[in-house]
Amino acid sequence: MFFSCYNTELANTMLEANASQNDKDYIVAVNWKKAADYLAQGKAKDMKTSYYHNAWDEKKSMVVSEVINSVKMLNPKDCPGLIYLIPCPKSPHGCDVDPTGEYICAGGKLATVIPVYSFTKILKAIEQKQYEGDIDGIPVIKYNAALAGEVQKPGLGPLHTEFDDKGYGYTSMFVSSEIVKWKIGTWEVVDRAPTFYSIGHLMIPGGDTKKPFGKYVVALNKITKDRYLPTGPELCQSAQLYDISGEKMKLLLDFPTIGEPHYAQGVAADVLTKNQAKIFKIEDNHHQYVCKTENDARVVRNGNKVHVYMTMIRSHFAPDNIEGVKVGDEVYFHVTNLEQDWDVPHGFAIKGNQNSELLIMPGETQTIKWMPTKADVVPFYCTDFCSALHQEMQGYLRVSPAGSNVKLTSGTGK
Ligand SMILES: [Cu+2]
Repeated sequence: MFFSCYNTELANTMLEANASQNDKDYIVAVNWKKAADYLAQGKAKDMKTSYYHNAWDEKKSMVVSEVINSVKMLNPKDCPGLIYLIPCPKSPHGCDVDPTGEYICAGGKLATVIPVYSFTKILKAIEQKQYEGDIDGIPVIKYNAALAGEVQKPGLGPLHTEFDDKGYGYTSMFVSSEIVKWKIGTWEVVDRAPTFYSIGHLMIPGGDTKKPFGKYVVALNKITKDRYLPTGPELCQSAQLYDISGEKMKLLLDFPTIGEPHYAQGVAADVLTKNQAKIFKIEDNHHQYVCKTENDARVVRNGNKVHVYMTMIRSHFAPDNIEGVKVGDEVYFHVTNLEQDWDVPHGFAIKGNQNSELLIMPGETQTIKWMPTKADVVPFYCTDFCSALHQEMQGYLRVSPAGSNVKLTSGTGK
C-alpha cells in the first residue's frame, strides 16, 4: 500500500513556504499483510483516543453511532519490514498504482519530473538493504534503487495519475492546467490536452483497477473563470469529458459541477443497471417506529411526548388531521413512506419547525421532532415532487393552549 507524505520539514507555521524547503519528501510503502501478522502476534499497543464509529443499518434505515475509546497502534520500531520511506520530489500529492501493479507513480506538486517507482525494484532494494538511513526507525530506500523512470518535462504541478488499458498514464497538471499523457516504460510524453481550468483530480472509468475501460477521461477542475455565465460571487465549478480512445485526446463535453470536484470513480453503465434495486419491500423495514399499513397509523401520548406514527403514499398522509397536541408538548413524527417502487421518495415538513425536514425513500421510516410554540393550526406537507397531486399532499395539526383538555384524536376524515 502506497501513499504520499509531505512536510518532512515538520513545519508548523507558514506551511506554504516552510513545508516546501526540502528537495524531496517521501512515498510511504506499507506491507499491510505484515501489519495483519504483527496484529495477530499481539504486537499492537492500545492507544487512548476518542472517535465515532458510524454504521448504516440497512434494515432499520438508520445510522448507529458508537464512541470508541482506543485504537490499536503498531510502532515501526517493534515491527521490522512493516513500513518504508522512498524519497520523492517535491511535496508529493497523489500516489497511484498502474493496472499491472508494477509501477507506482507520484505527483509532486512542486516537482519538475514525475517519478515512477518499480515494485520489483523496491522489493529488491529492501532485500539488499539499499537504504540511505532511517527516520524514527523507518528505513529510507535509496531513490535510484526504487526508481523505474522519470517522466521528463511533464508540465507544472503534477497531482494525480490515472491509467488506460493500453499502457499509458494520464497525469493532471494543476498549474499548467492540462492533462498529460505519457507512456509506461519509455516515460515519454505523447500528448497534452488543455483543461479549463486548473485540474485537480481526473478519472478514467476503471482507471484504478486492473482492467481500466480506457475510453474516456473526466477532468475535475477547480476553477471555472470564463467557462459559464457569471452567476455569483463564486462561479460553479467545471468538469470536462475527453475521448482517449485514439492517439490524441479529444474534448467532448464541458459540464458544470459543484465545488470542489474531488476524487471520483466511474464504471460502465451496465454495472449499475444490472444491479439496480427496483422494489423496496415494506416487509424488510425493521425500523423501530415503522408503520406498515395505513391502518396502523396512530397518535400516542406519553406524558408531554406525543408520538405520531404516520404513513405517506401518493398523494396523502395518514393521519392528515391531528387534534389535542398542546403547547409544551414534544411531538415526534415517525413517518413511513409506503411506496415500494424505486424513485418515489416523499418529503415531510411542518410549518415553523426549527429543526429540518425529512426526505424519505420508498419503504423507509424516519423520525423528526417538532415543538409547538403557540395555539395554532399548523400545516404539514410533502416537500418532494411525487405526483400530479403533490401539492394536495398535506394535512393539519391543531395546537391547543398549554393545560387544555382537548382529547388527542387523529384520522383522515369519515
Ligand atoms: Cu409526496
